[in-house]
Amino acid sequence: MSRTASSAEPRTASSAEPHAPAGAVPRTAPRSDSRAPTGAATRTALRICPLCEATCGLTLTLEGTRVTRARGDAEDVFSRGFICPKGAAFGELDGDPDRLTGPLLRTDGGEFREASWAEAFDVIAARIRPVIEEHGGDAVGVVLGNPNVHTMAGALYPPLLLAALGTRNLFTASTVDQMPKHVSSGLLFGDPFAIPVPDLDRTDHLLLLGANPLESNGSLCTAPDFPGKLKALKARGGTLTVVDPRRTRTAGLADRHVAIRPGADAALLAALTHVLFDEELVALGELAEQVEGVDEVAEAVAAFSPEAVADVCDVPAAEIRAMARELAAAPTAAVYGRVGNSTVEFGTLANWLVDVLNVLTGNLDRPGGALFPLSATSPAPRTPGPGKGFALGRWKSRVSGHPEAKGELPLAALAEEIETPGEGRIRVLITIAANPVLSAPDGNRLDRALAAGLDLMVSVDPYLNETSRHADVILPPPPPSRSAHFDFAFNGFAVHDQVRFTPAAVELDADGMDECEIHARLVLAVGGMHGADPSAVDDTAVARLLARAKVPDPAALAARLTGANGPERRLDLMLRLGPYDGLTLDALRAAPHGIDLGPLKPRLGQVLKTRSGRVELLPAPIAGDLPRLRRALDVRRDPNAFVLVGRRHLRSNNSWLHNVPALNSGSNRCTVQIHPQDAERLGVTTGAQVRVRGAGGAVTAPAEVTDTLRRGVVSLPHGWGHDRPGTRLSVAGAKPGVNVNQLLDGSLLDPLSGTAVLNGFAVEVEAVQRHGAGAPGEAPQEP
Ligand SMILES: Nc1nc2c(c(=O)[nH]1)N[C@H]1C(S)=C(S)[C@@H](COP(=O)(O)OP(=O)(O)OC[C@H]3O[C@@H](n4cnc5c(=O)[nH]c(N)nc54)[C@H](O)[C@@H]3O)O[C@H]1N2
Ligand SMILES: Nc1nc2c(c(=O)[nH]1)N[C@H]1C(S)=C(S)[C@@H](COP(=O)(O)OP(=O)(O)OC[C@H]3O[C@@H](n4cnc5c(=O)[nH]c(N)nc54)[C@H](O)[C@@H]3O)O[C@H]1N2
Ligand code: SF4
Ligand SMILES: [Mo]
Repeated sequence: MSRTASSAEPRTASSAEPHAPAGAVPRTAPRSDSRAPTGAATRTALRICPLCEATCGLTLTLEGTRVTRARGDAEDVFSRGFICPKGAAFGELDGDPDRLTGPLLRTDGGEFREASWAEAFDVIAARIRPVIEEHGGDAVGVVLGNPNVHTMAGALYPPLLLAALGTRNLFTASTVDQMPKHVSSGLLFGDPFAIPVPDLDRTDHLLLLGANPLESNGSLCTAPDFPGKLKALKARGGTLTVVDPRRTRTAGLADRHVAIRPGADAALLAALTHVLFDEELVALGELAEQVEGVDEVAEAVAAFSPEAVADVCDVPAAEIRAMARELAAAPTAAVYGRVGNSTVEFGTLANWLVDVLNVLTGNLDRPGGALFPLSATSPAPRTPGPGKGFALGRWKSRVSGHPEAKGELPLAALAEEIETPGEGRIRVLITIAANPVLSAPDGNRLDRALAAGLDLMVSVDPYLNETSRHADVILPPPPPSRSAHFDFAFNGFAVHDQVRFTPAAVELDADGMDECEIHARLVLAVGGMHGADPSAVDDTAVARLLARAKVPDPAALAARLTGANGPERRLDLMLRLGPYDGLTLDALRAAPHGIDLGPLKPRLGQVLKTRSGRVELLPAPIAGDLPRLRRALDVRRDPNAFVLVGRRHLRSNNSWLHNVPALNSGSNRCTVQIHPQDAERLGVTTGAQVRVRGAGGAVTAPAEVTDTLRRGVVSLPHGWGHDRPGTRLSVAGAKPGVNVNQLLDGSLLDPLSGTAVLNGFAVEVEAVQRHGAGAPGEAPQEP
């Protein structure tokens, strides 16, 4: 569907009807302000793209309040004009007629009706306070989804919400994503947010595992035009090794592609470490003084010779040795792993080994290696010395006893915390920018728990989707053109220090509420201050920050803060207290394309917060988990067995961009990729239906035969399965796909981080007889 057509016409009833909750939700007519031709003058505005971690600067063209075009901002100090198809579809996403424009309230009859903001917050305050007073804060669970790292509200308010609730029942997308990295960084460096980033612009050799930046545009490595940076690496004579069971587009750029057996990265990385010691290639250089535990690591990886792991990795020992030698010989090098290295059985071990290799080759904290960015809003750097260290498992989940990590419990354990009776049960759930029914294991179970197990559910979400359809109150944030933007999170993972702020491109609609205000009012409502001025929440945050920073004259500084509202004043304060002299919000406003703060610089001493004040290379929890990896080397495999891995597509973003026609056009992308020889053995061809079965259930989807996969591996993307009733997703609902996470039962976790194993788990695959009906309970098939 072309953009013009979709923005000019309301979507057809035929595609909307089956997914609209039988008359429950008043359908929004195309909004006159944003959809109809206004005849208003055309203007442009800048907006940092919130759709992935690359944070490209966009130039929006606006007609009245409608975004009619998005281009890359050529003058952006960081992205310099780069844009991808998602950024280009900003206008269509922004003006999606399925977006909710005001709060929805569930009636006694179980249906939704539109409500005023005041009514919505009245209901929340009235229903949540008695639960907290009777059962305590832990009776309220909070789920924070991925877009929280892409909004100012998501950065500024959730800590205040959690404090107001006093709950330990926090679940986020991190435990289906990068928690292993936080845990390994916490253990190695004493700070779970101290994540070294590959110096893409200067490195001579990149060893990339389980990441596909040509589709994802990068993660925990904020780099607009990641593809261009990889090409530049090669153009300057550098080399790229990609470890991935699939021959991805990223692997297509590589000098060496290692098609590892899924789940085996930790063993491979342990063997690379082994070779560094074995062949005397360890060279810490200037790091030597700052690292302890090197000899202990040598001993810990002694059993992981290339020969010992070759079978489990399905990588020849000679190739492993060659990889280690290349890594050691490169003038500078960086090892970098992402989702395929993280959401796996040995995720924390693999993430730990990534940085062990960076340390042992002397590449941690040096230009061209892996460095720690210094963001403009990070606290002023501390004086080097011992810190408090990092503790894991300070408390455990109630039902299964999962240890907390970074204050969070595994998202995979949310359903059981709602379902299982007893004191401490989650009775109220607040989801903010999260769609765990599709993003977490066993969505059907969670779906049932949300439907039947809660006294109250509140969702802050622009869509009525698979998760928010269970809410009693939905609080929709405005479209992104109506919000100011600042990357609190991603500046801390950027490959070049820089800072940018974009004010709202379009004024808030009369019936809209800024997401910061939504969050602030939620904090007040749960904290017994319902009805107070939301700026009170920001004032409290400012006062706390000033107290912590121990500034000589806090009142004077508070009075100097500029900003249109509370959140902007908080940003201004963080900039003023931050590590760069002279940075204020006014300075950012005066530099609309951003301020370049220079290439990454060595700063390990400022970063370390371990008790020893050094890098602790073999932390006890890691040593305790290594025998599990050692045992995995002896597991025998059935040559005909299948494991499943995921994949991402350039035009998608987890579960929530499938409703944008420009991003969900063309052929069905939710296919089961399978190797030609496996396909032949099963008697399937491209387009034939195959059934994939795992511990949590089965799904049926069309096969896509491709030799880009290893044999024995099938691949299905996540974020699909938009066929549940009662949503308002007319485009996604018409092309639902199937939910890959239904194959999981939620029991398979990386033990140290509580992260779900989403890659490299066992499945059964079979051809579906043409006229055979699917088994009951299966996801419906594609039309
Ligand atoms: N099998 C498998 N599963 C996976 C993954 C995988 O690779 N394989 N990847 C995992 C990863 S890395 C992640 S991060 C998670 C993501 O998991 P989630 O965060 O649960 O899922 P998303 O699909 O990102 O859902 C985001 C929600 O935020 C809403 N939203 C969008 N913009 C805004 C906004 O501005 N404000 C608010 N309040 N809401 C907004 C959307 O409507 C949607 O409901 O999924 C994980 N699940
Ligand atoms: N277009 C698009 N961009 C996105 C997103 C999206 O959904 N779509 N999501 C965003 C989010 S939330 C995140 S976290 C990032 C993720 O960013 P990436 O981590 O770069 O994304 P993936 O494409 O999931 O890459 C994971 C790769 O790991 C491979 N893999 C699977 N199992 C293994 C294994 O055992 N070992 C190894 N070595 N590789 C394995 C997969 O084949 C896949 O190619 O992307 C972000 N950007
Ligand atoms: S690469 Fe990411 S940040 Fe850049 S335009 Fe695309 S979605 Fe937006
Ligand atoms: Mo993610």
